[in-house]
Amino acid sequence: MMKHTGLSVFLQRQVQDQALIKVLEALARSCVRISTSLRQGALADVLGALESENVQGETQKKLDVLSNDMLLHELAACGAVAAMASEEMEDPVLAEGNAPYLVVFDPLDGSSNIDVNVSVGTIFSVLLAPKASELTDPCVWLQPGRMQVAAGYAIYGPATQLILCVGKGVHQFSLDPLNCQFVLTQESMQIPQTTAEFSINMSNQRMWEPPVQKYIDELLQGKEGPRGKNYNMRWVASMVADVHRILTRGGVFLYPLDERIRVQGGKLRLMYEANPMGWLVEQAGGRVSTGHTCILDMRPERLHQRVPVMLGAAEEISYLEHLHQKD
Ligand code: P6P
Repeated sequence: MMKHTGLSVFLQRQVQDQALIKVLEALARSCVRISTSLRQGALADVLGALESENVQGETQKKLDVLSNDMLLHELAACGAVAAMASEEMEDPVLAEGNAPYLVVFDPLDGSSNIDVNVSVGTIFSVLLAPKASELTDPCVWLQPGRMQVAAGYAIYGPATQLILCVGKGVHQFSLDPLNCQFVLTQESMQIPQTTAEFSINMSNQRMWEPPVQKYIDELLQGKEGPRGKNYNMRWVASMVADVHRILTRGGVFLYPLDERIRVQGGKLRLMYEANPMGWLVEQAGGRVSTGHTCILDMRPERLHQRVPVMLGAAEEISYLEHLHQKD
């Protein structure tokens, strides 16, 4: 059996800062613990919903809270994290005051899929922390996506995999279930410039803005239409699964504005969904946009801010921006 490079060995080669390695290893440990809980599922009485709602007003699953707690515990214990923020918490939690990093995460993205045994994931973004005296200022979190120090996700599917970027490409690690260690299984993932596969929730079609209506209509016309080829469609309703497919075999993903979500600015969250996933996609040769501007250049206004998201094959995103400019 081929010998794979372990995550820690890879990080020692890629990352100079030992504190950042501590953060990334704490994230990896958390993802192993979350993976184990998910696989126990009903047998460990961790499925189902709680009475509580999160800051998004969404009913929390038991595993949402369990996953959040695992991340908080491991990151606080690693000694390199000054504070943590999460989709599941209104406000950040302080940890090691003088530590160099902030971590913001979606502990269990796509959790509505858990009870039907469909892939879900953990998404994380690592930012530089301010000095301890400034930690309670909410603005310290409002850093554009380009300022991320590291980002990635774990996908809990048939295999548990960790996809990681520290600014030098996107690399995939697979969890060996025999020893619970992540090993490198793909270096420098690349997204093709073009694609024949799109990912969107078609049930919202009647509510999209005209540029997205036109874009999707052209794809659906297939070979006879202006795009001159047939397209396939996929929608898992778990951003981690849809983005992982795009990083693995290409494609384009859209969660655009529609009439239902216009007031709140979109469906997906900027700080812990769009920015980490968008940076990974860009590092893999793709693009990420609101339709009007590159998401990674946006100055966040709020920790739980939502944005429209279009990401994937560079040519498709450029065409989408062209359609929005014409509108
Ligand atoms: P819809 C999961 O709840 C999530 O935040 C993303 O992971 C996913 O892409 C999207 O929402 C699915 O939304 O409206 O299709 O259920």
